[in-house]
Amino acid sequence: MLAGPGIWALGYDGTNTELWEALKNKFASSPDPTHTSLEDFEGSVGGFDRQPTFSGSTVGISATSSSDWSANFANNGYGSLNVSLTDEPSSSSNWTVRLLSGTGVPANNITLNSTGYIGLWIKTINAPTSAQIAVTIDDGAGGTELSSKQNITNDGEWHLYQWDFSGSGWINFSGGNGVINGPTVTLDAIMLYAPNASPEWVLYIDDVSYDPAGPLPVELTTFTASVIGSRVKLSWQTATEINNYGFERCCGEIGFIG
Ligand SMILES: [Ca+2]
Ligand SMILES: [Ca+2]
Ligand SMILES: [Ca+2]
Repeated sequence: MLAGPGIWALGYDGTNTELWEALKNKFASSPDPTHTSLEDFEGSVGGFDRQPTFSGSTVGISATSSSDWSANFANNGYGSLNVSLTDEPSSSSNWTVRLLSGTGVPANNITLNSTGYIGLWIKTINAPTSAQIAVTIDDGAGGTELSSKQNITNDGEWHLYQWDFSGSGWINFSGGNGVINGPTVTLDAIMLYAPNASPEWVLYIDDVSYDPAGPLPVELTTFTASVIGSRVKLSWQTATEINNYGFERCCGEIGFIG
């Protein structure tokens, strides 16, 4: 039920974007029109154009750590952000990685209401023990607020991590008051945490999103390709959680000459 090998099993390499867009529009239309995509990593890193060591708040990782666009995996579409973190041997600090959005400048980022949910999807298979994620929000009322930290699920599937602007657990990061009190706010950064001397951590980030109306939809998707003679069959299935009442399922199939 969770993400399958996807169209990338066909060796999709970021070319033929018209074909891909047509397929995506047909098979992966959003079930939630109120949801705003902040970054979908379709073809570029978008606003996440700084390396993980760029921020002065980043500690514990080596300069060889990297953050680059990747077509290897995607929660949606064909691209994601590939982050690779390695320990800095000369530092005994636990890892705190501030992956800046818009270079950390509020005006570079999409303006959001101060209520709603912000979230993102992560896929990883080698998260260090105790690895965690949070976000920082530039508050229009002044200062930057840090969300609660969530533990990383380390099973190689895509998982949604999201935070309620009105929820508990926000604390002051810099000059803030521990409350998202607006009137409008912007995403400052994705924060990643791991213990000192952790082994290399490779993760993929996709669909950084905001929804003013409530929790982001949890979509379980498969999109698989199989070769039958000279034809390629694409099969898909989604299950979208609807307000905790259950899942709405749908599916489809298309075949064409390979
Ligand atoms: Ca994507
Ligand atoms: Ca170290
Ligand atoms: Ca505040």
